[in-house]
Amino acid sequence: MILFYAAGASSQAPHILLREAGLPFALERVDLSTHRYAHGDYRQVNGKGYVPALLLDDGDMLTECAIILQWIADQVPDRNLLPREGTSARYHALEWLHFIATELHKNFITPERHGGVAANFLSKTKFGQEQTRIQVSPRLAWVDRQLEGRAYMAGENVTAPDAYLFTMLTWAQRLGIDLTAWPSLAGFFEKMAERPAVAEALTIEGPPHALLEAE
Ligand SMILES: N[C@@H](CCC(=O)N[C@@H](CS)C(=O)NCC(=O)O)C(=O)O
Repeated sequence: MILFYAAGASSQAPHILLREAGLPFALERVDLSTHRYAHGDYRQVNGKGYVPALLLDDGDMLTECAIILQWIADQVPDRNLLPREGTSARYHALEWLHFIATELHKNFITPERHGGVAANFLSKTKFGQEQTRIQVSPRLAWVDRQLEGRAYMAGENVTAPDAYLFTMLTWAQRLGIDLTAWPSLAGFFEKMAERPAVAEALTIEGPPHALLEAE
């Protein structure tokens, strides 16, 4: 199995979860500014051009972060990375994945293009970064209230939405959003950062694309 990723991008969430799951996998790094990877044009691998994409051992390809996270969790049911199918807890976990994908992830992603090329994922302009802060801050405040009294989103155990939320919080920090304004969210971030799976993923990926000012 191969995870196509870009440093610090949303692909970091499945990267973390694959490590939490203890599944064997290889990584292929993608340069989002050129859409190239080690073996050529990434768009030949994933016609959507974006990461993450997960190439399965049977040759099938999965895309869309929230779906890849579900697939990973379902490979290792004993690890409880998602609640059992058919339970209301499962639907609440899916509710979180959908919320993170549509209300956080999408609101962080900039529509900016520089010379016709996608600005990777976070805005590179002061204006764009301020717009992102305005969009995501109320949603982060809401997540903070939901996390009150909990170690992780589903309670005491780490689950798939935690990996996704953690990656979104690294983006918030890069845009200068002060997490200490939201104590539950800040505590969650610290707890996640201490997990070996998270530390390993961050170390291997290295620093994400620079937030250059294009003004
Ligand atoms: N709908 C996709 C969006 C993925 C996405 O936004 N990927 C960004 C990085 S976080 C990307 O690869 N952008 C480059 C591009 O669009 O060319 C998902 O949920 O997985």
